[in-house]
Amino acid sequence: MSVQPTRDDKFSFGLWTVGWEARDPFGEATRPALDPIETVHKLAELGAYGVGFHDDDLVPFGADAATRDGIIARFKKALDETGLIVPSVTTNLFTHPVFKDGGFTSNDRGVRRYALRKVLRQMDLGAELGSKILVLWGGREGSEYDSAKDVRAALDRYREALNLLAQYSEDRGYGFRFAIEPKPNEPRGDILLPTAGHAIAFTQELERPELFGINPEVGHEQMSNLNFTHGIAQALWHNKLFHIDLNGQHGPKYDQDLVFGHGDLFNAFSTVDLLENGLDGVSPYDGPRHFDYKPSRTENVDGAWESVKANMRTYLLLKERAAAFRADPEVQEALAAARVGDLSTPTLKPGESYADLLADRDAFEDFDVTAAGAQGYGFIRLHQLAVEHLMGAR
Ligand code: GLO
Ligand code: NI
Ligand code: NI
Ligand code: NI
Repeated sequence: MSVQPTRDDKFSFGLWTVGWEARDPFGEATRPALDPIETVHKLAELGAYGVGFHDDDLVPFGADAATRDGIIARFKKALDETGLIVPSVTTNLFTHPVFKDGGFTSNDRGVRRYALRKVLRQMDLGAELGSKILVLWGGREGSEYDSAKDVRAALDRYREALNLLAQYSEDRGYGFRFAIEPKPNEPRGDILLPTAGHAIAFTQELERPELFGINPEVGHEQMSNLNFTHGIAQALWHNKLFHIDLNGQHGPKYDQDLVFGHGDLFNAFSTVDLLENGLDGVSPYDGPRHFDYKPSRTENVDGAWESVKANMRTYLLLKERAAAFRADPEVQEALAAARVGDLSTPTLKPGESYADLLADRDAFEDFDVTAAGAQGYGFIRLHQLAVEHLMGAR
């Protein structure tokens, strides 16, 4: 297996990732801004197939119409020249002070209306560029003070906004699918729809739930001390994994946005194994493998480009390791011994009712709980094989 990225790997990057100037709450930028046009060329050269962007990543906030048109024309030309696509777009509803109390859920109605217009405009551009996924990260939708936000009203306004976006997309024939990106906190003290589970539940309350899924991010779930692989597995189970933000994080602390695999490497291994192999050798996800990370502030521009390569290379190495793991006869034997596959067998026998279950003495009266309680499941042996594959020891 090659660890040289190709278009078929479906790797995409946000302009805001490699292009991050590394300003943080305590310090100035440590790198210059990158020209989006050059970024497109460089990403294509390195083997990515896609690029995503917030409206303001491409066209500076407040630019006049002529400037905007000029930038978009240059950007399109770069896409044409390189063949890079724009699988997803998103809207910045968090940088400008106008959004300090949120966009769709600001207590100020004028701000909410402005936020809607900003997203509709980005949808027009996304549609023009062939994008079919709109990512919605509500970074400022939240609060620091419980007394200051009526959460139920905020969810009403969130729903109102998302229903309108879907209506617009359908009326215009854009065919967008919407991916809500959960995050527990940062920049707000508490953000609405904080985890994958909250966001999936919310999609069920929308007028067109089938158009709404989620864009879970590795680090965001791990900031909540949750298992990312479990989160995306549940999203897949609900048919809600519309997009993914891959990066690295070391547990509950500030949002680190490390390179994919540079945080919890074991969880990155199981994430790639799930995305590429499922449990049955069939990939359950065909969307972009999108990296949303930040090249650390310590890196210069060369280092930032190294980090782009590192994300893709780590992903492909994990894919290779996961394939080797699955192909290893000893792993197959350990999986069988651990009865991992047996969980796919329905608990009731075909056609069995609860009356039949009640009548089945083997299920209860004669069930040997002592023997069942004494058995070993062999999970440690199985996981050790995973560790050894991950370490390249097998
Ligand atoms: C911040 C988010 C952010 C979003 C982006 C796309 O923590 O991860 O980068 O992914 O705004 O909507
Ligand atoms: Ni993030
Ligand atoms: Ni993050
Ligand atoms: Ni993200």
